[in-house]
Amino acid sequence: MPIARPAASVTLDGFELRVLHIPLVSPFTTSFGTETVREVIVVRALTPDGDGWGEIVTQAAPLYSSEYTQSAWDVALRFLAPAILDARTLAPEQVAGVLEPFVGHRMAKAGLELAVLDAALRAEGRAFGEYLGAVRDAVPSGVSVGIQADPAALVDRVGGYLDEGYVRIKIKIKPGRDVADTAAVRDAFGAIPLRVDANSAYTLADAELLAELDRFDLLLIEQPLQEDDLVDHAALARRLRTPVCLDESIVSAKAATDAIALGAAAVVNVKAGRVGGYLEAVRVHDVCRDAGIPVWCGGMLETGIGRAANAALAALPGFTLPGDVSASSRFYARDIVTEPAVLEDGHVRVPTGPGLGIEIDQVALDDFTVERTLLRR
Ligand code: NPG
Repeated sequence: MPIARPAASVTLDGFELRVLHIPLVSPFTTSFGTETVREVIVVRALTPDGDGWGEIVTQAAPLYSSEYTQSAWDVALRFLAPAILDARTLAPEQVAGVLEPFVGHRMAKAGLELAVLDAALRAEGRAFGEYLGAVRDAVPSGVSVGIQADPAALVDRVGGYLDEGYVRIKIKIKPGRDVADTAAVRDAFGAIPLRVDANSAYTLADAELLAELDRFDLLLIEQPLQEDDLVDHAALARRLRTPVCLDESIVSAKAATDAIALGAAAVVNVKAGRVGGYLEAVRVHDVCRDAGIPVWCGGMLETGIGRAANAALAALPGFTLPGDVSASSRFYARDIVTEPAVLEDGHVRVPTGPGLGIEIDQVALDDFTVERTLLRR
């Protein structure tokens, strides 16, 4: 389902990039480390008709993927933004082609493309959701729960999120913190919709251990093995009853096609940053939908900018499983948008205003900014 009606061209006068440090309401621990402050790059595209906003979802260190804040900052300022500014006037759908010669750096590309998309759609008065092909006005909201001090603390945390109304729980696992954590949550809450996410922490040699999770009737196990272990994921999938979902491995629509063909992915997590932008994310959705593979929208602790964009993406028809599109308050006491996403009856609303449908809280943006630069044409 390609974009039905492309956006009009915009003229780009410049890009402003900022590194933000936003405190998290509680530490977020995964198999690759603990974050207490979200470091993120916010992109502002400057056009004669107004600004557009995007977000580069890298982390401070290359632990989830090879990209990290300073690599994205460097490649965006040195190569990507200048290439877009050289094109000067272009439609958002042309951004990926302009950036294509530069290998990799998908999160950096995605953030720049999103800022151009937002600027173009705001100028036309069109909402991002309508543009992408959203078919829902709100999306069911799941929550991703980091590794806690012990299983009892995990049960407390999960209970709090269930009380808030989240419709699906995902817990992070790693070797030594898998079967007992999952058992504790199942024992405490019965048949809730439950997933586990390993963030590449295992190898195929752990297949027997991972098969122990089968008895918990999980919706899926996410990314048990390394990013480039497609063949091993297929081999593991044959040994598990729990469906294998891929996150880190799916870096493009082509990667999704290959993973599906190999039998490595029964479910796919779609993250725009990981695949190089929201337009490629729609193509991943399309490939999966054609193959009968359910998708859901992943999260990268987005600010109100990326969270609004994710809600719109998650409203596409192939997103048949609840995603990690939580309320802003799950991560932040203070966001950088004037109306942060809230949980309403287990759902997050798809914004309907022009572009991403958000307004920036300029004071909050300035307060969280630790580095800032303006690149003009
Ligand atoms: O709700 O935004 C969210 C967080 C969801 O668990 C989540 N994200 O592996 O998917 C992941 C994880 C992540 C967060 C990975 C930040 C990398 C950086």
